[in-house]
Amino acid sequence: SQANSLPDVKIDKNEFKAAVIRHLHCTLGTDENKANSHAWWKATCAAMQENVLEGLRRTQKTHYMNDTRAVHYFSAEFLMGRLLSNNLQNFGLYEVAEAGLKELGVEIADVLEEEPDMALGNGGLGRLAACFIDSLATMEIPAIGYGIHYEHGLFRQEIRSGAQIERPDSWRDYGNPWEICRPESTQEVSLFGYVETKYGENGRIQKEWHPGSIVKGVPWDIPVVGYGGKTVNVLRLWQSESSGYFNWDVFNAGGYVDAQRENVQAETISKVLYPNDETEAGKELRLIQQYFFCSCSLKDIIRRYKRAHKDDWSRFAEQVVIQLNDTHPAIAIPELMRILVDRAQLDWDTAWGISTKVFAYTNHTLLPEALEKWPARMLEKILPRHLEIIYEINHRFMDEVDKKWPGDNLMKAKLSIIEEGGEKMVRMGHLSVIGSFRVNGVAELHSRLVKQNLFPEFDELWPEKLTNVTNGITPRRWLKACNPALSKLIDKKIGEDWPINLKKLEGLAKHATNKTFQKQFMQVKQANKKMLAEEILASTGIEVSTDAIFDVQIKRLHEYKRQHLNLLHIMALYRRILENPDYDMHPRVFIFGAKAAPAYTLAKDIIYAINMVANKVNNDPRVGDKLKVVFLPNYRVSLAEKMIPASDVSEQISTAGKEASGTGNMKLALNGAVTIGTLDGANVEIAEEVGDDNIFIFGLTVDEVTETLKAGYNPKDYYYQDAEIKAVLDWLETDYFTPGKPGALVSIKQSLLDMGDPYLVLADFRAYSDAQIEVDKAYRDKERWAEMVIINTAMMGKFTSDRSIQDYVDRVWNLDPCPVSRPQ
Ligand code: DL6
Repeated sequence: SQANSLPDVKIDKNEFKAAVIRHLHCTLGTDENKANSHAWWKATCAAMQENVLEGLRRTQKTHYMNDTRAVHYFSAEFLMGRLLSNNLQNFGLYEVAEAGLKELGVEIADVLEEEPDMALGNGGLGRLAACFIDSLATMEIPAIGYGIHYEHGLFRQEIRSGAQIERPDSWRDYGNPWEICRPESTQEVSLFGYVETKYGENGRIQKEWHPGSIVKGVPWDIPVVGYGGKTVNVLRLWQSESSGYFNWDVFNAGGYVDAQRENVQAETISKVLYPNDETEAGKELRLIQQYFFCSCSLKDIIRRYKRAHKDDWSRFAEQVVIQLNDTHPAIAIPELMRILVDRAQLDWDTAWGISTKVFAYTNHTLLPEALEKWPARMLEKILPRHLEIIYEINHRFMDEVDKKWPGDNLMKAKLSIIEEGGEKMVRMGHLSVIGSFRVNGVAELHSRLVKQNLFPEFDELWPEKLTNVTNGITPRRWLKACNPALSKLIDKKIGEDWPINLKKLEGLAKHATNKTFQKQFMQVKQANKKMLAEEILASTGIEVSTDAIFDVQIKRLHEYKRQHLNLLHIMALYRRILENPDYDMHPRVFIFGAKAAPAYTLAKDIIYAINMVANKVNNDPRVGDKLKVVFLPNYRVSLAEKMIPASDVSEQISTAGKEASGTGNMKLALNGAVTIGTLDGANVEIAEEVGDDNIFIFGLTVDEVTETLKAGYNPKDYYYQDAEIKAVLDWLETDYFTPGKPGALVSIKQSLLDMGDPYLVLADFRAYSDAQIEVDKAYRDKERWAEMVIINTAMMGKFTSDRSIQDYVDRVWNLDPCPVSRPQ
């Protein structure tokens, strides 16, 4: 299935230069003497887009001619980052562009910096979707990504006096050169209104939904270039627009104001990405967003299917598979049922037979607050017909439960899509499991916990349904493009096809103890650290030494990810240095990147605390270079691309059982950072790959976490028994870090002592601190460290997203690649 070969360049430098100049003149109306970096960026993108669109046209034609089965990846988030460098790399034109631009007097690095990140996602889940569509195109698999064309992606983070401030992201303010609007494929989406029950000629009950408003969904296509530039798939993002529809039924029923209000709101549907990671807001607009993009996407799929198959639904499930990226698109299940039953007039069983062969669902979290539930009342108001369909699905499912567990009402209550008790809620996870033919978790451990703890009864009912697909990352972006120096070194050592066959990296392992190779590898790391040090200085004014260990924690800010465990340890180190100026440690720079959800107060408090501690430590002459703390603002894909190649230590310290997989852990290890981590998510599999000697595992295991909590965990025991923990927590209450503002950091202490420390920070503190001492020791032994670093890079082959996609193909999608030939 690794159908692609290495890029074979068909455009030479002069042609590329000519294309850039042509676009500078004819697309942008400027010339090379006047053009600023932004204009050069746009002209370079436009030159590239010529190749991209030619590839897209050929791919679409090939897929159409072959009438291929395709996967449709439904995701509310696609965290794409920048595209120019990626597209150049995937077409094998990066060097051509670099040389061509240089001859025009322009540095490619400056041009690339002009591109705003396409940040249409919060974190891991959205970035995973972006890696997956890269792999799908690379592996020449017919695929479409479907999502929302948010006008504003994830907020831009500024740090003011240590605190996070959110600013709107405007990724397409000056136009986005990659997207193509396709008004000819506009869809209409109904909302609100009521359902009329009718009797058809054959006496069959028929339902007619009279919507209260209709909005338009206008598609914008972003071409997705596979490595080698052969297959160019599409990411289709829907933008909402008013249809100008006015509902006289609602008007006559006295709903004039409501009808108008909904019309006005049409454009707000795709305005902004909800900035919550791992929590559900329960907001009406979010449900409308979800339905909006699912409905548009399904209609788009059906339109395409009907071109070849007219009204013959019998082959629909052969042609179409839809992957639900978490439950955000789960409303697509009743929407397809509505289309099949109400519109296509299929009987329920036939429709359900089709629908349940089409959908597959990926679970990305076990955190209860992230498991989506919608009030039935809200669904009834926005999607009255869908609620009826959900009730019908549930009713039939309850019969199945009764067959398996006769008369067991508790079981019924537990498995029902409808949660009763308080306000009636619709459980989207249950709907997704019941309506899908396959359900997967995202790492071995996570999938085991999905089976054992989240959906054990579903697993008993349908033993084949639950499976695992461990996440992956695209090595094209996360090594080849972001770490060119290391990539070249690897090319020289093992050849150039590792980006599409990442297991080849294992060939580096036998050189891990070779002094010359170690030296070359560590020189690259050092050079990358130098570049990051410059970035740190430019964006924070903090000077760091590249001789120090660069210890990096980059991810969304969440208590379960335990940035505060890292912070408490930093404070402990600081205290040790103050108490003993000769405290023996290798200099270390702790570097953070993290956004907090705007309404997540404690997460914002932790960011504030990191910055206030940083301020104190970095300016304390007693500390010198030994300890530095850096919080890099506005963590995003393009910043990750600079931080990851420069990292020595990767912090993956979530409470065991809480991080479903993690993907930053894979990116860092691939670039030769050594992990300090818990046995959580994909860390477990990383440890298996690199071996115990090449990773620092610490802390409670999942089973120990469970036992600790069961035994009645009391964080105060740790507070009173460990003098360092006590001193550090008490320190937070003083105004030492926040002069004149005592108590400004107290919420962290309170969460750990008074709120019960739900993520067991104190229980893991000592083990973490001990593991950090081991890291320090290992780093000081230069040869041992270099060996560990090389082994980490060498053993990351498993974590290419190409392997994840192959697993989906084998375990879930059952489809074939469709090679697109290149013109000679
Ligand atoms: O599967 C991608 C990513 C995992 O790597 C992270 O461990 C997990 O936390 C994240 N989950 C979410 C859940 N969001 N919702 N709902 O973002 O998924």
